[in-house]
Amino acid sequence: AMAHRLYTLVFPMDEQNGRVLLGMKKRGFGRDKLNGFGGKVEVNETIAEGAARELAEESGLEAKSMKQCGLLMFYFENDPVAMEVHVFLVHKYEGTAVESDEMRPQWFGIHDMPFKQMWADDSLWWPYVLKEQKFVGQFWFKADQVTVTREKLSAVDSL
Ligand code: 6U4
Ligand code: NA
Ligand code: NA
Repeated sequence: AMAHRLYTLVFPMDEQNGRVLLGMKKRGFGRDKLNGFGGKVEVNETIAEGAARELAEESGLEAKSMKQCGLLMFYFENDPVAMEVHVFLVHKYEGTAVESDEMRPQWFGIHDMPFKQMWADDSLWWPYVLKEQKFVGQFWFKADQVTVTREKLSAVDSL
């Protein structure tokens, strides 16, 4: 299989108000896009620990209950290393969202997502989140990080 690197992507959910916390990425990979919180999994931690750490670093929220909802592979033209992204929902958390060096947090209605400002794949798999259906996907991007040239997406029973 192709070389890949592990990442997390975490979405804090406010179920009472039907909202999800996104962050405007202020620097680095995916800059100027709205997305969940996350980053590279470090060598000394589990994937779930990495997810909770990145959420805390980037949003100020402390995860109290976290569930994996998806597994995504991203392939970028001219990049030999694929991204393996573990997607989590956080239904219980402590703290208040605060702006970090990396992210400017903002709540959105779960049925009113700003897909035009998000990665192109997000509008394709977000419906699975709404249905509480676990999913796996593969997306091939051009080097422009915008154009999807090929995609595979399906529901799964377990991750
Ligand atoms: P540094 O700056 O090295 O500390 P780090 O926070 O570890 O970075 P980062 O932010 O570059 O890592 O990680 C990339 C983030 O972007 C992860 O949360 C995964 C997410 N991501 C990458 N491609 C994506 C895509 N096509 N769709 C999507 N999220 C994507 O929804
Ligand atoms: Na990050
Ligand atoms: Na990181």
